[in-house]
Amino acid sequence: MEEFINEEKPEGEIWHFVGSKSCDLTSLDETRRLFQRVKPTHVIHLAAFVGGLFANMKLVSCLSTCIFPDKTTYPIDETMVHLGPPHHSNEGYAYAKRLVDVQNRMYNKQYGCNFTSVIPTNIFGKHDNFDMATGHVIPNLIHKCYLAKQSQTPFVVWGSGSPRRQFIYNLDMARLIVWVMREYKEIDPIILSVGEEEEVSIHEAALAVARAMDFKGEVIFDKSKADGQFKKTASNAKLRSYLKTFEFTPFEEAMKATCKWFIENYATVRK
Ligand code: GFB
Repeated sequence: MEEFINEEKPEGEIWHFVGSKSCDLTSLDETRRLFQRVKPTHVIHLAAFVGGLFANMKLVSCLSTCIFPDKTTYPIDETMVHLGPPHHSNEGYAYAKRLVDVQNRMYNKQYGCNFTSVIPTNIFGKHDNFDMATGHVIPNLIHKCYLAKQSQTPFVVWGSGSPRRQFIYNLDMARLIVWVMREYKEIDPIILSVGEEEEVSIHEAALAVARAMDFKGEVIFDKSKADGQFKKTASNAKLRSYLKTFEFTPFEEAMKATCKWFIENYATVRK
């Protein structure tokens, strides 16, 4: 390192090297103190949690179907994670999650770690985040429909309603993740999704919400709001090759259970 500094460092620059012994970068306080002391103008961030031999430890990480290439063929499968740039709306999220897959393989190669990842499609269900600003489409629609019914105003769905999604009930997702933890031995990811034929448009999902909420008013589509990715139809063939008979909760039934739970717990739900 000294050799590198002597030969390469231009005059007038001060370089600071930080190791885990001089600062624990996972501690916000320590990191702040370091930055106050050094006052860096530039930072090269090479910190990482490396090492350790967790050969018998199983780690299951969660990716997402929105990390796949934007320009792709359908259905999407597990072999396509890295085959092209993701949709611009979630570039950072997608690359960060793609690297979890790379990390799993590298940790397996170098340390024999038993790390893997699951790729869920759009999840919904009880205990979701129903906050309008940060929630996903189903909990948002449930919350909006609830308020529209109370105030007897139209139920406003964002976007054109034409994008398509495969929705999975969170209880089914939980069951499948536990199965992965126990039975799935591959390092490569596995898509956890209902079948391609179960994909619905946002329009259809909104009508299912209206039915489950017993909303009889007008449903409006606000086309000034973004549609996001048109679709990300995923194949669950790999999952089916392992679990031929797993029965997903029917969409309408899961929707009814979620709406019922939302209404009963309105005072305390995340919103
Ligand atoms: O669940 P969502 O927000 O995310 O769904 P993605 C967005 C779609 O629902 C767009 C429409 O077509 C929106 O125009 N939409 C209609 C609404 N009304 C609403 C509403 O009130 N709220 C919201 N949020 N959308 C997700 C990622 O992308 O994909 C997740 O953000 C996860 O983190 C998942 O990775 C797989 O489906 O576009």
